[in-house]
Parts: sequence; structure tokens; C-alpha cells
Amino acid sequence: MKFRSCLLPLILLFVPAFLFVSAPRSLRQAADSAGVLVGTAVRPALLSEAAYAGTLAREFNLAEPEDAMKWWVLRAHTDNFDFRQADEVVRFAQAHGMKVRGHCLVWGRDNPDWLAHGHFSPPQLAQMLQEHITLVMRHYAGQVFAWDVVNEALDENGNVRDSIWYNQPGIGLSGKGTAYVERAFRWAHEADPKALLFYNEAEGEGLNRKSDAIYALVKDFKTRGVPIDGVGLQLHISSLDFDLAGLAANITRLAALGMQIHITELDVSLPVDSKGSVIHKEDLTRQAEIYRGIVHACLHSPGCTAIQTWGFTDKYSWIGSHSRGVRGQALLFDRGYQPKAAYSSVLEQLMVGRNSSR
Ligand code: 9MR
Repeated sequence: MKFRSCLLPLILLFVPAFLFVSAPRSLRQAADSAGVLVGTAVRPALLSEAAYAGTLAREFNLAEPEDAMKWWVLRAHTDNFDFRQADEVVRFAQAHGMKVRGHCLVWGRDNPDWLAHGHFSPPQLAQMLQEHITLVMRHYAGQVFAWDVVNEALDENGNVRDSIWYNQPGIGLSGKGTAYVERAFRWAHEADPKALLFYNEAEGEGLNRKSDAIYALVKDFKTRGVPIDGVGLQLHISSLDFDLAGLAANITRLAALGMQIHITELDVSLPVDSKGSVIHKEDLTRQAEIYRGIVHACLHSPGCTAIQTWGFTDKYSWIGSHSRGVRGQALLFDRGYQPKAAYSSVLEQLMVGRNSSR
């Protein structure tokens, strides 16, 4: 007895400390240690589903309303703002210690009919847009820490897209390239000087004409003192040959301009059959490797401060209807909320953390 009681402290002294440090049990625990945000798009109507709400709160420290802060939800009717759905997401996030990203204040697509077909003049549109940016950002001041101010303003060649805000008829800056984007960022900064302001874009993640144009936009804005804090790289991936090296190089060059980079809408869709099951089982392994590579590319750059997926369960994703059911299974959890191989690879890579060559 006496012998055993002497031995115990000795054994404890030599057992390596890491055996007592439990491994992270969720993405958000691992992300907190790595010093990065891990987030997801959220649909408020689903918060009443226990598995949805439980998984969201357990795994993520960042939430972004998938649609609830868009014009077509906030302003379905001309003259009143309806913040109810977006407020639900914000309340849920606050109750669970999550940050909130806002998406999006200016987008040429998916605007309510009264706006898109209202035949407003440029001065009217300018006034409406400034009012929108101001009222929405002030409503969420101190609650939404970062905003996608302008979404998808560029086409695949890097030219400014035709849109109601640019040139159809525009807010008075038609034909002046990114001047309307600049105006929106200046209004946003006036509305909430503390919020981080992002330009969010699709298919400009690797090195291509569009990402060159984003780079030029940011460089121009920085040089002239236009308030911009970051670039959102959406990363809706549908090719299993995704160019990770190009992504890493793009993140590096944007960070060198002083930008924060947020990965904002990550999903990796796979071919599925009519029942929604993956056609090639091995795709799930490749998908997991792509997710791992993206987390690695983000953590490798101190400028990359958030990794967010566009939903988290394959039960609910925009991919199904968008692809007419031929693609799916793009997210980290399956339709029964079970973690997939992609989940494990994201968790493992978050545990590796920053400053690693692995
Ligand atoms: O996933 C979103 C879907 O529910 C909406 O119907 C659609 C139109 O508002 O927008 C989808 O999200 C888009 C995001 O806002 C911007 N980048 C592309 C996303 C997928 O289309």
C-alpha cells in the first residue's frame, strides 16, 4: 500500500502531459485553437429542427444568413424592411457565442421584382442603395462584424457585369468601371465604421482573369484610400481536379495587399444518382482531400481568417435544385447529420493549425 502511494506521483510525473489534453470534439474547438473562424451559411426556417440547430451550435463559431439579409428577403415589399428572418439567425448566433457575417448589400442578381422592374432613375437608385446600406448596417451594427458589401460584380473576363446598380441604368456611374463598387464601400464605411468590408466573388479563387481583376480592384482601392478590408472567395467547387496551388497563390497575393481573406461559400459537389447517392464512392475521398487542401491553404496565410461552408448538411443545399438533381453531397455532414470523410479531414487539418507545411 505504502509502495503504491509513493509510486503514483512518480508515474504521473512521467506520463506525457498531452495524454491529459483531450482532442477537440468539434470544428469550432479546433478552429479556436488554430485562430481561425469556421462558419456556415444558415437558413432560419431550419433552426427549429433539433439536429440542424444542435449541429450548427456544436460545430461552428461563425454564421451567415444564406438568404435572409438579401434584398429579396429584407425588402420583399417596397417600403418596409422585414428583419425578422435575419434577426433569428443573429439571435441564434449570439446565444451560442458565434460571430455573424452579413451577406450581401449590393448584388445585381435576385433582387425583388419591384426593384428589378421598377424603372427607377439613376438618382433614385443611388438614393435607395445608400438608404439600404445605411439602414441595414445600422440595424446590425455591433452584431455583424463583417459584410459582403458587393457580391459578384465581375464577369469571367474580369469586366464589370451589366446590372441594375452599374449600367441598367445604374446609380449614376455607368461606364465608369468599378466606381459604383467604390461608392457602395464608401457608403458602407459611413454607415458602420467598425464593420469589416468585403468584396465577395465566385470563380476568382485561383489565378485567372477574374482573380486578376479582383486583385487590381483591391490594389486600386487601397492606393486611393477606399475603405476595403477583405476579399471573400466563394469556392463553389464542382471539379475534383481543383487547383489548390492557384488558390494558395491567390490568397498570398491578396494578403500581401493587406487584405483579410474569408473563404465564404465552400462546397464540393459530386455527381449523384436519382436517389441523391454518390455515383462514384471514391469521389468522397477525393472530396475530403480537397476540403483538407483548402483548410491548409487558408491556415498557411495569416491573412486568411475564416473558412465558411455553404450549409453543412447534404440534407439542405442549394446544389440539388440548382443542378436539377444531378449533383449533390457537397457538404461536411450527410443527410442524417453524420460527419463525412470531408468533416474528418477539415477537423484534422484545423488541429494541425497554422505554420505547418503538412
Ligand atoms: O444558396 C442561395 C440560394 O438559396 C438562393 O436562392 C440564391 C439566390 O439568392 O442564392 C444562393 O446563394 C448564392 C450566394 O448568395 C452568392 N453566391 C452564389 C450562391 C449560390 O448561388
